[in-house]
Amino acid sequence: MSEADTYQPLSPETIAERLGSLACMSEHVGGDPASWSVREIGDGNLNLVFIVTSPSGSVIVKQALPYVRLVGDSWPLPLYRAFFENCALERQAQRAPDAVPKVFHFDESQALIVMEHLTPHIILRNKLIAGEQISGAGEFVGNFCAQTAFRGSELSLASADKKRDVGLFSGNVAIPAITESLVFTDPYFDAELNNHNPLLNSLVAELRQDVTLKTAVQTALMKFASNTETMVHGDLHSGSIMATDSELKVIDPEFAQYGPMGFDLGMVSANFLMAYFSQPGHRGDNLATYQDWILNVMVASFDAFDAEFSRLWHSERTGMLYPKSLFEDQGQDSGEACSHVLANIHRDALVFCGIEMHRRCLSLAHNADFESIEDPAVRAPLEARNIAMGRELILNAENLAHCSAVIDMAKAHNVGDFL
Ligand code: SR1
Ligand code: MG
Repeated sequence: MSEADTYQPLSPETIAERLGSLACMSEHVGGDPASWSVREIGDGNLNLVFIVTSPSGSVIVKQALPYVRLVGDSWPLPLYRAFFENCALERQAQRAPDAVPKVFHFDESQALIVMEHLTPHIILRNKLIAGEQISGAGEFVGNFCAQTAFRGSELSLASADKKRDVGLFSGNVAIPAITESLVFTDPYFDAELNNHNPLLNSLVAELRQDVTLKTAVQTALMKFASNTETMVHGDLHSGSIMATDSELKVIDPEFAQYGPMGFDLGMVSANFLMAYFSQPGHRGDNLATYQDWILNVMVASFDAFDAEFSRLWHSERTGMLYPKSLFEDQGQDSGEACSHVLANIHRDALVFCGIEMHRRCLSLAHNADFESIEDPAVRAPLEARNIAMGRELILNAENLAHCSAVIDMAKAHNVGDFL
């Protein structure tokens, strides 16, 4: 390996020198590299992210760090995750066209990706905290989840291709391990990296005593770790979506793995519900109107998921699962089979949703929806509603046949006192 290949983290000062000769930089940034403006804007938990700008263009440069940025170098994390992120971006671009940023360049030894700068998009979570409406948000999310779920599965892919890809992604062990512990396990015991609002102590103690709940969560973890139905984004929260007031894109698929079809829909739904429950900490005016809008986004995302999944089922079902030879070729409708698959996806999604609602209040990586409410006494009752509903979802997902039942549950919890 030459010195040029040896991994070195970038800095705003070194980007022009280190990336200035790349064709993609001339094409998409342009101008004299010495005059580029470079800002490090990474606000996530893991990576360096730079915006490189000149008067004629801009790009995003994302580089993995060899440790978890949120925690520091006491928690090493392999650089190879950038390889899987790049693989995931390629697959998502094929499976959900126009939904993800374009990749201009990938350098495996430097664990860096140069990609399209989405502008004037901002992180969806910030828009939700600010009370902004985005037209088409639910439809976009539902379509993205359905297209990636369907087209990454053996409903669509040739089995050999899909199984080869499962083999490839199974090399990405460190990243799923984060989800397996931080999302599925740590919230339910006094794990070292956990933190939560002390005003929730008795509620949290009760949750951690609930054997039925912990059993249901571990059942979901077994499914997450073992069930390779499709390539999931793996970390689809409102910080992994960027939006203008009418266009959305999904970013940051470094947690991609083959997993259950309902995982992404569940995770993103949890983030809509947390946006919903946290709203009283962010506004008084228009509170009810804005909360209703968020719930409508969630309904729209489920409806769009079902519609798009069903459309693909009838138009692109070329894989070995539910083959036409068993249904259409015998003059039979496969609609019942499609509904059955969708019902399983919904149930899984709602369980994952409840678990994500718990981990964002109880484990390591909280979200700004709640954390930006400074007063713990204002935050606690809102977090408690979220935790209580998460529990209901995990335990009762089987009985929530339609998203409207989830909406009713959210409205009931939104006026409840769980402390
Ligand atoms: C240590 S990483 C913590 C969280 O950040 C990522 O965005 C994932 O959500 C992960 O669980
Ligand atoms: Mg991320």
